[in-house]
This record gives sequence, C-alpha cells and structure tokens, in this order.
Amino acid sequence: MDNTRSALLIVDVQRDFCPGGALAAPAGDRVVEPLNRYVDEAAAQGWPVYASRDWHPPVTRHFRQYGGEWPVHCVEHTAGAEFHPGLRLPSRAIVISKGQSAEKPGYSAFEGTTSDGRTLVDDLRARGVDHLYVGGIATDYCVKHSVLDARRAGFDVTVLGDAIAGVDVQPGDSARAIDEMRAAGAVVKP
Ligand code: VGL
Repeated sequence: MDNTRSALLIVDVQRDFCPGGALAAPAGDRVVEPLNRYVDEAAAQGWPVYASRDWHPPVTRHFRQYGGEWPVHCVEHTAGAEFHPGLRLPSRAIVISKGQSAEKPGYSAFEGTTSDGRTLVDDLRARGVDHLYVGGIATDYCVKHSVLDARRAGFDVTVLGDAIAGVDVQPGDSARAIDEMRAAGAVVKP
C-alpha cells in the first residue's frame, strides 16, 4: 500500500509577479492555467492545497529604496499582493504568508505561516503530508528556496515544470535554479 500523502504548494502567484505588476516574471501569468488543472487534480485526490504569498510591510530592507535588491512589490493588503485573479484556489486552500519581516526577504514558503500562526512545516506534518508538488513564481527565487527548504525538511518534492516562471535577472538564472533543485533531490516534471 502506498502510504504517502501529497499536497500541492502554489508559490506566490500574485499580481505583482505577473506581467503588469511591479516585479513581473515575464511569463508569470502563464502558470495560472496549468496550476488550475493541478488544483482540480488535487481536489479530486483530496490533497491539501497551499498557496504562499509575499506579504511585505511597506518599509523593508528587501526593497531597493531601503537598501535592498527589489522594487516595491507585494505590500500587504495592496492590489499587487492579491493572488492572480485567474487562479482558482479552492475555498479550503491554506494561505501561507511570508516576508512580513522588515529585515529578511522571506523567499521560502517555509519561512511563512498560516493565518493562525502555524508554520508551513508544522501544518504539513499535522496533515501527514510527505510529498509536495510545487509550482508558481519565481523559479529562481521563491520556488527555488521553497523547494530547497522542503528537501532539507525531508519532504519528497516534484517541481511542476510546466507551471513555474522565472524572473531571470541574469539570463540562465531559472535554468540554474532547476539544476540546483534537481541536485537537492527534487524531481522536475516536464
Ligand atoms: C520573489 C523576487 C523578490 C519571488 C520575491 O516570489 O520569487 N522574487 N521577491
């Protein structure tokens, strides 16, 4: 008998990471349709669905104007921080907010918490999950860091290669991120 229990983790499919947003991955919106299909599959299998979101304070060292690397994006309670309007999250989806610190970027969903303050890893363990299917934005930042943390925490990971999009600040960043995730033991599904 197969005792493994899976979950879907959708990373940061937010307006600001899609074309027209403050920090767009050029193909950010193209992950939406494949992710909707994975959501349907997860629902059919009874898997939990997690959706992480960047949820920054207005002032954080993550932003360029305060010494960081990035334009202002995904500020809590703003339109840019909303999930992409085409993403069909189930009503029971578990939202993981991250990046609330003014000091740390919060790239990984494993740095985030549920609405009642539980860490992602505690929530996964409480539900008996040991295999994560991961898609979303950005391949070379939040997807990569989430996948590497998931592997470190001992989860099996399948990266949904048709449902990720990168920022590619340097050409090749996403391809290198995929290599890193594979080297850490994640399976990258085409
Ligand atoms: C992200 C760059 C800056 C991401 C977040 O969600 O991948 N990328 N902040």
